[in-house]
Amino acid sequence: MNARVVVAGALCERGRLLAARRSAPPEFAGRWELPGGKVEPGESPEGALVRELREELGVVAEPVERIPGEWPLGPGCVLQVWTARLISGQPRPLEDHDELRWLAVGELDAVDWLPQDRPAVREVVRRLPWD
Ligand code: 9L3
Ligand code: MG
Repeated sequence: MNARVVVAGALCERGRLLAARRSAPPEFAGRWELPGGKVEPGESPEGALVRELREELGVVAEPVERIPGEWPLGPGCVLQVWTARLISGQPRPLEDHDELRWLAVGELDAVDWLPQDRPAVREVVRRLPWD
């Protein structure tokens, strides 16, 4: 059986990475993540990412590149991450988040990431232009 895939987007602008603080469910509330969500049946991972970023942040964004690797999220679930480019709109916390922050590379350890997002963010940092 294939694992259920959760996709997340690494939006980077002017040397800063967008982090989102979850407001739900209660066990994740207050922890930070790369925004995204579950791939629905019949959807491509990239299509799911575009949909999730539109629903959660109110933006149109385009997947750019898959970050190599995937991170287990619990039984039968894995996290995959894409770098993504903002096409239009300013991200706002519309759904499942109560705060957004654009973090410079030196600030990435300042927020309490969900555990599975930490290794993913490390990979993102290795691959993005930070200046
Ligand atoms: N999750 C972990 N890191 C992330 C994302 C977007 C999601 N960057 C986990 C939290 C939930 C599950 O994946 O257990 C599904 O995410 P969502 O659909 O609730 O966003
Ligand atoms: Mg989500």
